[in-house]
Amino acid sequence: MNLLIFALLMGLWTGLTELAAAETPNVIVIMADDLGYGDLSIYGGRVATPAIDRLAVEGRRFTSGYCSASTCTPSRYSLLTGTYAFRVPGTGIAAPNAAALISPETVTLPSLMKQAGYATAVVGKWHLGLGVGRPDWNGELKPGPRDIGFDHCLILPTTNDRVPQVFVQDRRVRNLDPNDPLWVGEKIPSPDHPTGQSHRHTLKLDWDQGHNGTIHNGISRIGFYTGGHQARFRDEDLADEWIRESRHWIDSHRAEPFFLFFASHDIHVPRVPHERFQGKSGQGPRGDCILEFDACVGELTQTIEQLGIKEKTMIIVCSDNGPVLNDGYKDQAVEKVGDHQPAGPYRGGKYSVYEGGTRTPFIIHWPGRIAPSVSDEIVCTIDLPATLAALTGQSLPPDACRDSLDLRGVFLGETGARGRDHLVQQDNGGGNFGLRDGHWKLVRQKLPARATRQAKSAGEDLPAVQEQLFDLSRDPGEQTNVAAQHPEVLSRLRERLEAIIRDGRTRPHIP
Ligand code: NG6
Ligand code: CA
Repeated sequence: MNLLIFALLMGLWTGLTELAAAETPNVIVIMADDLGYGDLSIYGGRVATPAIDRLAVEGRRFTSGYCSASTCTPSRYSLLTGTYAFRVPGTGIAAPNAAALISPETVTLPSLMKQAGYATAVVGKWHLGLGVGRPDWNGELKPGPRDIGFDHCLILPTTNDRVPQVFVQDRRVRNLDPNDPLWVGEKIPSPDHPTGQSHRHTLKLDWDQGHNGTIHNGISRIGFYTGGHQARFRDEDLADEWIRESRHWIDSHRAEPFFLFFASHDIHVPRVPHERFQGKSGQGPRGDCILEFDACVGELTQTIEQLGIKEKTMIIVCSDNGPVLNDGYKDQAVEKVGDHQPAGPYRGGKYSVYEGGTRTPFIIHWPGRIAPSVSDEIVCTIDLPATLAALTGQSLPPDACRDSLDLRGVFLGETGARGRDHLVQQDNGGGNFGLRDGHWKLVRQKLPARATRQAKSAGEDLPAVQEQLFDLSRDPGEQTNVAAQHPEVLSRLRERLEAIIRDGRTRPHIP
């Protein structure tokens, strides 16, 4: 056969098999903020979360589901880019005026979905920066979500404990009155500008640490802003507004495959849910926000049911990092927690590289395709780009999504399919790491500067880095350091972690 014809036929055949293998469910990724492993009732939590529990019972629930970092910005960076954030300096918790962290040429989860023919949107908290240098609040906010693969967005720029309390719709602040320009800054704009310090007595929610800048809606925040009054929202209405927007967007894209990233602000501080949830959980505002988050999941589920697209829609429920009780406001989270364990049986939480920092709820619901099941396989939000690319019949460019693994089999519940054999867990970029390797866990932390100083003045020679080894099969709570008993495991994991950091990638090259 003529070589050219042969090559053409082969090309056609490969194309056809890829097409046959490709599946195009609608995908809704629902990410909670600071929701711990133990915070949902299906995972043992004390606040009832019936809507999420139902998805878990009808779908696939993971007990080793993770995000890759124990704070928001690096975790979301990894979710969207499929690359560990520790590889990219400057991906720690973004400040109010942070510039866009993901550059437009990056292959991202939404750009991959778009390439597969999906309509794409992000509704909710962003916290990955906007613009070049700093956001141009009164002009075009570019680059932003629209420049990395989302067709549409309605976002809160950073977190709601940071200024400003406005929505960014596509590339502009929504409802901004040009006669009342929005100014956002790091320093107090004028000596008479009311702040959480000067007007503490007027606050409806008092701060405990930080969070004493500009006051809006009776709550003082991190940073300062003036103007943009018409654009400002009430904290209590945040979740409802995002649900309204999501319902509308899903409805107008019901006939095509769509990808929605619903990034809830619940249960991050300031914890101010809508009035109808206030006081309803018995656990104070933190518990009330869990109720609000569950209600959001219920609303989104109901939307796809009403539109008759439940069977062909994959819903993933996850969190961006582990739990925290007091995160800077006096909201009774500590006082009212009772015997509820936000991180479940795990040690640590937000900011930590112990399991509680990143092991989080992880549920996949796709009734047309995934049978009800519980899995102990290791999966991570960083795997979404490679997994969804594979599902939709795409191969990744070699240098894209460098730590994202195709876990289709595990996601779909195929018999014998295996999850990750390892996962690196990071903190906010402070150089502390966890490495889960099978049932082993290495924790490598820098000693706090204070401890090193104290040791030095006492004449001790402390190592700058502290290593701990845990056997999660016997000690899931990481209580007993067995490094001395298993030196060979310790050195194997130490070397593996170093190689992962050094090599710049963990996704295998596929020739
Ligand atoms: C910390 C804030 C905390 C929270 C966190 C980011 C103080 C004292 N603490 O610096 O309240 O905003 O940053 O949380 O200001 S995250 O979930 O978005 O990563
Ligand atoms: Ca968070």
